[in-house]
Amino acid sequence: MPEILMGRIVKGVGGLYDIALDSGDTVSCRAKGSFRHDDVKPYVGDIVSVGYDDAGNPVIAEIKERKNSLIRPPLANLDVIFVVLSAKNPTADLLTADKLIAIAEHNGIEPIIVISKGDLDTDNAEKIRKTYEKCGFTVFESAMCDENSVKCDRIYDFIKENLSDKISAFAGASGAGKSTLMNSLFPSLGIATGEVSQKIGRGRHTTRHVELFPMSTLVGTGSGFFADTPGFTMLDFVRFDFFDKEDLPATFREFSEHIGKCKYTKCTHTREEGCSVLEAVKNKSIPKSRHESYIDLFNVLKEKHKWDKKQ
Ligand SMILES: Nc1nc2c(ncn2[C@@H]2O[C@H](COP(=O)(O)OP(=O)(O)O)[C@@H](O)[C@H]2O)c(=O)[nH]1
Ligand SMILES: [Mg+2]
Ligand SMILES: [Zn+2]
Repeated sequence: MPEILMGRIVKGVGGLYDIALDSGDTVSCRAKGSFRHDDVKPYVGDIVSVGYDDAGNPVIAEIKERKNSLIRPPLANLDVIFVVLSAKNPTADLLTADKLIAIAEHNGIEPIIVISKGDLDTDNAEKIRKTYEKCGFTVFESAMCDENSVKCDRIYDFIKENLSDKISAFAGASGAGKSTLMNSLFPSLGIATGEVSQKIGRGRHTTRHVELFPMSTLVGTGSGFFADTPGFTMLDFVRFDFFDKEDLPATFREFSEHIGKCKYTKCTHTREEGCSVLEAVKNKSIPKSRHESYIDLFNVLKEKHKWDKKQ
């Protein structure tokens, strides 16, 4: 009886999966037939065991429990998401960014902010940096250094020192500079950059796939991976209505020191008197844009609850 091998799915195209085995080898195989029967689909990022079918071919035999999973792009066990916010062209939409950050926090994914295109609008880059630093996020800035690359050695060092055993990915609006960053950090990958028209862009994205690249080749050390996620814009993340409005305050990390300190125990932190969060917004220790995003998301989730009850 051949031994069972453990590994990580690094690529999946048309039902054929590439698995980076713990032994260092790579194997290409399909999933056990019973998965389809049970409606289970292996995701890139899954930790799996590889066994053998009756004909002696390797097959994915078991998928280990996921820490989290995203639907678009299909990706499991993401640890860190770099949220790329461009200072200009396009000017980052902070509401969309905060929604993405909230979903990441809810799924145990650490959001890290990267401000791009500061060279096009220094003031806005500074404003975004202050906003997110105040909330306790790690914030990086990347600046264009020649026609096709950005200066990102601080991000590279951070990845090497802190994320070499984790799975990380970039997310951000189309045109924010994700591919440029990916290329500048890891030139060996040769990711396609540049703006694509909406129409062509969509067509192209559907034909490309998520792929994990091993940190051992990208930064020379570690068991982790960096995900290339073509078309990973803010809106393609998990469905927002997956969580409840009661879970929302915990996804705004700068609220944490205020939770439990409001006058009303059931305070929603939207308009109540004696609300510790509102007080912090007033004295500017919580950025106004973050609280505006909170209220916006709260209202969306509130409507969802009403709708659920009507059903
Ligand atoms: N001025 C400036 N342009 C940038 C910067 N980063 C990326 N770009 C340009 O913005 C465009 C879109 O970048 P790309 O990496 O393809 O964005 P993506 O859609 O997020 O992958 C390209 O023309 C890049 O050269 C930056 O920091 N400053
Ligand atoms: Mg791109
Ligand atoms: Zn409150």
